[in-house]
Amino acid sequence: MEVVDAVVIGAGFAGLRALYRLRGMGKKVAVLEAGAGVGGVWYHNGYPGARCDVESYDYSYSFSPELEQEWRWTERYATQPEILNYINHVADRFDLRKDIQFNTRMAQARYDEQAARWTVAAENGQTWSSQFLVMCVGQLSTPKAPNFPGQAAFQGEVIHSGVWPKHSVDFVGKRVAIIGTGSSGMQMTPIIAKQAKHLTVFQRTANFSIPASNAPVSDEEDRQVKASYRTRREQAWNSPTGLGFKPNKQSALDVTPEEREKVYEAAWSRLGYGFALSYHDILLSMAANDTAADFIRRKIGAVINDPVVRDKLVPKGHPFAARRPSVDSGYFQAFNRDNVELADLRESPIVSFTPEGIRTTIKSHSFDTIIFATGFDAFTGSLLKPDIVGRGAITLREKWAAGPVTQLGVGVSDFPNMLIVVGPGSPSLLSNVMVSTEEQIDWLAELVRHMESNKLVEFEAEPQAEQRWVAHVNERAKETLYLSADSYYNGAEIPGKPRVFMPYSGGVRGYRRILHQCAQDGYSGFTLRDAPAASGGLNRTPEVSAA
Ligand code: N01
Repeated sequence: MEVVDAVVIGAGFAGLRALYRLRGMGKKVAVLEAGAGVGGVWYHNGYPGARCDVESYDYSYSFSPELEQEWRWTERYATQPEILNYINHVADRFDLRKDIQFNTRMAQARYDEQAARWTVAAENGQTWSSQFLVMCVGQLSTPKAPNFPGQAAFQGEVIHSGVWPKHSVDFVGKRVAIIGTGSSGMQMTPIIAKQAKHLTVFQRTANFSIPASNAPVSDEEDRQVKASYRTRREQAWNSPTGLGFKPNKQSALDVTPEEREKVYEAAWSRLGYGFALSYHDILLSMAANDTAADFIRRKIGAVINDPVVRDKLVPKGHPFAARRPSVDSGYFQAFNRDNVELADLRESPIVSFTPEGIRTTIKSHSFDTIIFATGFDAFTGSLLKPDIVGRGAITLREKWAAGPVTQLGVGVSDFPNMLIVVGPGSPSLLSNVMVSTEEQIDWLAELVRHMESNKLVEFEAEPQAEQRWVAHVNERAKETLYLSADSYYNGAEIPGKPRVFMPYSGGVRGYRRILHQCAQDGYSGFTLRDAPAASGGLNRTPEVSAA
């Protein structure tokens, strides 16, 4: 068994950042990564058209000014291969690979209450003893496996967008199906449409989307960003979403329709995902939201030629941005092509898969390739996959049977010395996740430093604090329109999953203040101990103040 200070699970953006930070503090770290390379979701989601919907310069690490200056992004929204190149560059530049064990999937972690240490076991039988367990497993990393009748009978190729094959997939001359019209389905549609002989997109819910307005980054733009990178970072850290710009303080309802139209028009052609910040109340008031949703419906409708297809593709039935909207590059226009067909699953659901393809209530389709762009078991999927066994042999699955419960999104009572990065209870997917990731890792590193300086061996979330935080997360969500739509924010993506709202909607800046206040108050809501609680000594020291 290898003895380390921290086992980090996952070598995506969060895992690498945790490794870099903890190693810099002199800690011995082992990173376990199930994939064969670094990158996490960016390693696995290699489907055509995969691209970030946060601007490249903002979707990058802020911890190294040298790294910021030397890396040259080529497009406003980076493609998956470029992001993968970036994270590989980071791994090499900071010599991170030597502490990462690839092709190693965590199977179990068991907390030893007497020793205040985790024993972590991989599927290959290897084990580690570690003081800290840092879960950097991502929120959208367990692909949702669809289960249609007769699925196994299909004789063509089946691919999931979230585990895209590493070999090149050729669609030329093929009959292709895409099931799912979230960001993944919407991004791949226009690209595959240009290659395939015929493409059928199976849509259950029409999704809102804003044009990416992607463009190459000129040398002058690159120079300007690099000359003012600190200011740009400060703006991101202090903005509600981590995207760097503040919402318009006006209400969408306090301006004339003409003024609103101008603001929406400008946002449409430039802001991408940030369109939702055009007015401060778009996600707070249904009437305000309706103005944005109506504008977007008109815009989408205007680029679709066929009135029947248009009616099906224009989103309705949920407020704009209450489910995650997409940022697309020609998705709706793809349906004007002769080789692209829309199959509306609300009107005619899938009856079964067949050896040749898919049979709906109105038609039998034949395909060479079927792509599941059906999403993920969000937020909790990858946290609940391994056996994580805490105090008194309770498992995380049991603890979260009614939905995830955390103190500030980072700690869980009965699971001492376990830290979760950008998981449920934190802004995670409601923010520029890069900003949230770095914020949380810096915070947890300071907690580790504080424990070391004060000779503390165990920290643990307090159950009452956890209950208060969950109540607060719910209160903040109730102020918004998020609860008025079925989405992966609230567990609707998996039948039978607890229906609780998981991310923290109080904003990046608000959350940052809460984390800092917690540390300043001696890690309020956490119990810090200088001997394991179970060792008989108790030695609880909640009053210890932060160093
Ligand atoms: O997954 P999704 P995704 N039968 O869950 C449909 C991030 N991301 O992979 O809406 C038929 O959004 C489902 O239908 P419905 C981003 O945060 C970012 O596209 O449940 N259809 C939906 O249309 C994004 O939000 C980028 O009715 C079924 C789709 O499949 C998140 O990842 C790029 C079905 C799933 O959509 C997930 O995106 C890509 C069934 N049984 C992804 N089950 C960036 O740009 C599901 N669907 C950074």
